[in-house]
Amino acid sequence: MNDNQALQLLKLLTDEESKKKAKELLQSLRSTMSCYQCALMEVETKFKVLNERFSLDHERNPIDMIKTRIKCAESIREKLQRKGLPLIPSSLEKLDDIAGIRVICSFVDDIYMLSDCLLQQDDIFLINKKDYIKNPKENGYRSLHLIVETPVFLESGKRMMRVEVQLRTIAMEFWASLEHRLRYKKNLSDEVNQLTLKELSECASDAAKLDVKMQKIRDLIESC
Ligand code: 0O2
Repeated sequence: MNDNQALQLLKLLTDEESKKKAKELLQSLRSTMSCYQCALMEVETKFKVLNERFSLDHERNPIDMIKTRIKCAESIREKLQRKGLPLIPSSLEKLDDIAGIRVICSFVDDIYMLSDCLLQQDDIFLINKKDYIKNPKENGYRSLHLIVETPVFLESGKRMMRVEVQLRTIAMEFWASLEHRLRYKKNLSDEVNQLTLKELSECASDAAKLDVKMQKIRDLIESC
């Protein structure tokens, strides 16, 4: 075998080896993403059960809508880069919001009731909590954020998975989804930034006032 043949063989072997490694990596990534999907299904079911049970005693549902999402590859890459983490599979464990569930509630007190009920469950472990309702962000953003860990039971055993839960009212969702489309993470000029920040913050506090009013109306009706 001459040098050229040896080189060709080595290239072939290396290619095969890297093909095998790439295949294994892809399989492991697919499996991890499927675990996130399963964890989302588990947490979504918990909220659906709470919604159903609440209606027995109160003749109304506290949940208006549930949205779930798995963070897209581009968003994951962008977040890893922003956090200065290497683009390798083990970095995924450092992100808490690959699986996200948004629970849109009728009233502010439903948010806290649902959050307490979820956190009381013995297969839900609270990792982090950010209360942007009691402490809104400067731009007016309001929501209750929970990072929870829950087991997913697989054919090969149990795997603990993290899920980000965002609870907000219909009014908070209205504000956040429009703000997200208009300016969240956009590079606006300083002038436009300041102006829209003030306007949006006012809209957010109007929405918060609306939430308080609606809750008072509900209390009045329920007390009759
Ligand atoms: P997407 O598209 O919803 O997935 P970081 O995620 O690192 O920027 P941190 O501290 O990890 O910040 O998360 P934090 O503050 O708990 O917020 C995470 C998520 O809350 C965001 O996810 C948004 O969904 C939502 N959020 C937070 N602040 C705002 C805001 O000012 N406006 C709106 N509309 N949404 C907000 P992502 O991954 O940024 O985006």
